[in-house]
Amino acid sequence: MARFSIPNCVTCLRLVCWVGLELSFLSARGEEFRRPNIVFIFTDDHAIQSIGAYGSKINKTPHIDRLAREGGIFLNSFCGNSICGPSRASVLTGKHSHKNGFYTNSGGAEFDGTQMTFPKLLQEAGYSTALVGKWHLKSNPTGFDYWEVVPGQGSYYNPDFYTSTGQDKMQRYEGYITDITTDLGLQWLEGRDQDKPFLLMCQQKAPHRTWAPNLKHLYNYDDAPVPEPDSLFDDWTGRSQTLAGNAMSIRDHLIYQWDMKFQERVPIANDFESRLREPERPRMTPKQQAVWDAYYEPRNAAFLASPPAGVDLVRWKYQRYIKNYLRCIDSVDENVGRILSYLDENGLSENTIVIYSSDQGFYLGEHGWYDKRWMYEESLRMPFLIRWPEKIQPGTRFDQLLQNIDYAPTLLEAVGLEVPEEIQGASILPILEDPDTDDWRKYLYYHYYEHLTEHGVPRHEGVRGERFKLINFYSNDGLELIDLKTDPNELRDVSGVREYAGVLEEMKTQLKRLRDKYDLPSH
Ligand code: SGN
Ligand code: CA
Repeated sequence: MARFSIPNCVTCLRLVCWVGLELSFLSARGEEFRRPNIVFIFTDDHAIQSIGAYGSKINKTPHIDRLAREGGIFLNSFCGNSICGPSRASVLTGKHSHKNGFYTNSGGAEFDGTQMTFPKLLQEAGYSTALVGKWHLKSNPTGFDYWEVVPGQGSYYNPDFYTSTGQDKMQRYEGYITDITTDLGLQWLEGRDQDKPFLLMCQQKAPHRTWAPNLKHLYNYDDAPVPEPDSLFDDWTGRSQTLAGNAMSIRDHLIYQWDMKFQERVPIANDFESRLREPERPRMTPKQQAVWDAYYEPRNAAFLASPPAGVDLVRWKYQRYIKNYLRCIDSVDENVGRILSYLDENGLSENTIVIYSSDQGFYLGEHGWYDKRWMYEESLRMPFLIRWPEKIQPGTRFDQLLQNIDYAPTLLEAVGLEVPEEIQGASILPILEDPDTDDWRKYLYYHYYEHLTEHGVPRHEGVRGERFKLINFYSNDGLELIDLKTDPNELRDVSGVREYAGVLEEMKTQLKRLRDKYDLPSH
């Protein structure tokens, strides 16, 4: 397969010369450039601690790992705002929240679908484009020939989907969401216009809260406890006082009749929990309910017969949480396998870029938490695995600091399109050409805008370098400096330690530089 250089590619786009059904065209140098297809697999809240290729100690993901084996893995990949809608808006536009206008999940704002997005530019350039699964940007998707998405967070069981005909004309599909989303994507691929290259965005709800597994995976991980993270019993001292105000602790904020699959009020539950009902079971068919109950009910009865207390109760809750979360990932992984098999069986693997990523990371018990939002590593990181046989040597490991604003420029450049000026991210094509290159950003900018909403996290911004991280809790109590080398679990703020005075100044300078570079308004 001929390689292409970007300037030539841009030229060649202007001299489009269709050659048969292959959609090949000739560059100025006379080389053939076959525009690659793109399959973008995007999950919701999938933390890298639960991906084999990132060194998971708690589960296996053989199909996702295949992408790292046959392509590349970015070991340092991050979001710019660790919450669903905003991360998705940055992926689509290549811009931070303050430039694409989608700052928070909470509040009524809709994503402005009239603005530039990479799917739109691909569609205009002759790509067939499709989006299935979770969207969560409130306004209807734009830039897709076909889209079929779930309302809001969607449901795991017998989910409803809608299209441009609107949410009052929803289609309910019987089955499990991860399978159904994949089915819709594969059906579209099967019936697509074979004369065009394609972009398929397959966006899974899983493994989002309330972590309801597929029935066939209910018994996975049942034999032994899942290892606990080092900081499961973090007491949040030695850092910003705002940490203690969190509402995402496994100890206090997992809900028996919601997250933990109890049908009746548990005597030791908080009062407010009595108003809630587990959301998935009522959607199930009687047959599905029977399988569900056969798993959970005896285990719930054993818990109620002698409920553990203190640290043992935290440990019990962690096991219930993490096992359900991992079971959801088992289904994700299986469905990644289905997509990869489809590409193999249809001769598409060679000329298709396959990406696996997730809208942000997640706490799998680290700091005693579930959920995301904070600028600490587990929720700041996004998985990013990419297979592209033409450009990436199998098994390549990339160390550079990648961010979700880089996805759009990368994919535009990959198909030979010019990257619009307004895009703030950078294409990773130079890194793919030279994986050891040092010519790349050394610091990245982060900004979370929700303030003390559902999980009690204050708004904050910060900068992350290769070793140090500075967090600015600007509406509360100021700066926090973390030394990731000596303190990888992020348990200690060293901003007041004399030896770090120089580092603190440098990080403040970097924060200011990035605020200027990205044109941030003042707080
Ligand atoms: C829901 C969840 C929260 C979660 C947000 C945002 N509650 O509100 O736990 O933080 O979504 O998630 S739930 O009990 O209704 O599941 S995000 O992935 O969309 O950003
Ligand atoms: Ca999410």
